Amino acid sequence: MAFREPTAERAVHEIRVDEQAKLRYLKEIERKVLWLSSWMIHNANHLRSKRDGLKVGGHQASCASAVTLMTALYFDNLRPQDRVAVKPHASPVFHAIQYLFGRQTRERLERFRGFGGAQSYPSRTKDADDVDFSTGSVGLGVAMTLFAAYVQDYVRIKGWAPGERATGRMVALVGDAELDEGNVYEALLEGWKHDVRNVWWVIDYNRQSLDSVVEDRLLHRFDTLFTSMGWNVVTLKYGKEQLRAFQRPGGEALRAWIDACPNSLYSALVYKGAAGWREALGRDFHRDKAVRALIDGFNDDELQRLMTNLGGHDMETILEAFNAVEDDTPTCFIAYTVKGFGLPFAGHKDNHAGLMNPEQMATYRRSQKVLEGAEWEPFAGLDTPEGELREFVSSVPFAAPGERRFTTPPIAVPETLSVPPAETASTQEGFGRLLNEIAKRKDELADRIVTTSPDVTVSTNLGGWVNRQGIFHRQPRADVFHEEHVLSAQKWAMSPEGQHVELGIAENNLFVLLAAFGLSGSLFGARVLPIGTLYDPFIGRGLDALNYACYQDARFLLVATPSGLSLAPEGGAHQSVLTPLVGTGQSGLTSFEPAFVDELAEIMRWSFEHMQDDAEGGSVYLRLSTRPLSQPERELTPQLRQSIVNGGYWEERPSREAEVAIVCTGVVSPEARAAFEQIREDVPGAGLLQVTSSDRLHRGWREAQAARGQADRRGRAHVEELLAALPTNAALVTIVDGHPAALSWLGSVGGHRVVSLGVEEFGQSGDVPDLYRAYGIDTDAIVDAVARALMDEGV
Ligand SMILES: Cc1ncc(C[n+]2csc(CCOP(=O)(O)OP(=O)(O)O)c2C)c(N)n1
Ligand SMILES: [Mg+2]
Repeated sequence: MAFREPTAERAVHEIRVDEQAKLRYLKEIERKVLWLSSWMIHNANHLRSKRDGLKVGGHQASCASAVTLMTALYFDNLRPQDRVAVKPHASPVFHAIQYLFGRQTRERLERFRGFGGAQSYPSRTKDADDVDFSTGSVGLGVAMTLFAAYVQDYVRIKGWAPGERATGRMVALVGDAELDEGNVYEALLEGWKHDVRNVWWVIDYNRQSLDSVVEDRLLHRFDTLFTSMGWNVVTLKYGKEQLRAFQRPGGEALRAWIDACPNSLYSALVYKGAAGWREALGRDFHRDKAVRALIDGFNDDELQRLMTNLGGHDMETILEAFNAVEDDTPTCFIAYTVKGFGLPFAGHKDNHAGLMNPEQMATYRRSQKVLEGAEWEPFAGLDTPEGELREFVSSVPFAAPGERRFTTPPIAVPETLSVPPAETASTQEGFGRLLNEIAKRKDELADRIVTTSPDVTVSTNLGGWVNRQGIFHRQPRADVFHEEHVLSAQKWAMSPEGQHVELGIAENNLFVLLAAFGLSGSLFGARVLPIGTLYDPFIGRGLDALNYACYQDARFLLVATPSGLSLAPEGGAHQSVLTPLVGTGQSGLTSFEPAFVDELAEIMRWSFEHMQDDAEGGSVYLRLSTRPLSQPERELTPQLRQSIVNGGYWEERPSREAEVAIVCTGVVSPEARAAFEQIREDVPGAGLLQVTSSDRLHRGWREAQAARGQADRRGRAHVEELLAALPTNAALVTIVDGHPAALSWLGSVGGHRVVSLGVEEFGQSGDVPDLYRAYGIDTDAIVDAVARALMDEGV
């Protein structure tokens, strides 16, 4: 089944279904979505052949609690321009819904959690049925909707969004335990500061997490929290049946009992069913005839239905709540639900990963009037004729034809970028100056760059850019210091024209915002080129969010500075050791660590192209430094430019008889150069290799190896070409201000033995000479390493 082609007939076809009929259809669809999601998981676990002894898994209970809410969203409330982050464990619900819309194939559902099948957690890149936002790491999808709403505003205010497209609503279907993740509150605060609109968080308040039942009193905290951040809070606690029962004699007492019932007891009673309710209510109301009469008036099924008729499972209640929203104020719906609603393990605290066994599934199948063999039939066993349901499904707003993912033309990148040469400069300074040069161009590239930083704008050298381009805010705000004539190098006025987004100190927010900006072309039809700056060590703080951004194939430039021991006096807490390995290991991210500004210029130019290469490109991470280095006087030849972006070049080419080469990356280049000068007399013909990107060298090497295994038997990687200049018995001495493993792999390329220098421990305060000496990356250490390498010859 492919995506449905838009037809003129469908475009004009808009049946007005009266409310009662709509409710009936929605309840039927709800039933079917629950069935399909349960069956999908059952099929994957019980009916597919297994080869590896691993359980397949899937979350029938998590799905069940979200089914009513998601049915209401997709089959009534959502419009094509809206975007949704579905809580990770409701992935089967999402796929079942898309299947009913004809946007998902049966084959992929049959292969749920299998290779090439529907993904275990909704994936924007791996799923074929139009996932808006990936989810998986709880909390991040929630924040993503908020930042996506912000980006939508940004491009609309700039006038870049395609004209005919209405403003969308960014909706998260949130598991209640996701609200334990701190990043949710970091986002909430930032959203308040930036006056974010058009976000809905629909909380599937089943009061269960993975391990157990959650704290009762949390609800009031949530309510207060959201309200204080300017959100509307709508609590959907009781369903209509409960409300009707509350009207009857004894009803108010029953309501009070429900309100007072601890979450864990309520869950346990849901699991026990009618007998459990009767026992508990009988105990608590043995003197209250009215309540007893009320309860006794329900048979067992009715009683269980009544007690589980919570707001989040009552279609009418949900539709009313959703459709009552008329403005764009961020809104949080706290929808009471039952984990496992409608299934045998409903309410059990251990049901998170619980699966129905084959007998339970068979009973459930019969209750749904689904015949054996018809399990995948989209409308089997329902009471409404299939044609009527199909017509309804194709008439709902979300089914309207039209593009949901945009392609946008690339923004032109100049052939070269450069800044006037300086005698000494740090790469961080170079970055600031290069951005200024771009700003001066006043072209599309300058317009479409948006910078952002978590409270380290000035200290990461974005100051010049911000002075020129201004800070973005939907409402103009004056720079008070400027107005009061207090001298400051930094202009801090805000306006809709601004091109910098100032964030509070929260690296998670930086990465989720970069994820949203980096998908702006595809989500909102307006390409932007986001650049985020932060201190290199704090990549670790937001690493999961960075991974999240890359997983969705968002495109951005990450500029991390200062890095390594070289930020010297700042001390060990701020010195990054691990990040060169992150740069190599993180999928979707290409990392560079240049030493000189001219290298950086070429790398940035390449980065703007790479970020826009929709098929092959990705995001880029620049590991920069504040240490000033004297700059080479040179014109970059086209060949050298190419080598710089390919990952490295010989600063001093070795001779055919060379015994050793010094290999350095980034900021330790002067030490490598000084060591090279010291050894060149005793070790004639030695080489000096400048690595601009260990990541690019490594990737090129792996690709060439793979290609040789296939067609291109003679293709050689850039790193192979470089190292072919050395005889095999020569040694490499590698040096990096970071973990030595970042470069030590180079020995495997041509079989050269390696002595690798780098930092493996936490640093401390000091100046560069002291620190480089203490951690063994100064000139003497390199010279010693060369001596060791030469002595080891033949070992
Ligand atoms: C960052 C992260 N930590 C842990 C997990 C493992 N995990 C998956 S779901 C879950 C709790 C789910 O509870 P809730 O959000 O309430 O969802 P529901 O009850 O609807 O299943 C946990 C801890 C995860 N997916 N992501
Ligand atoms: Mg939960």
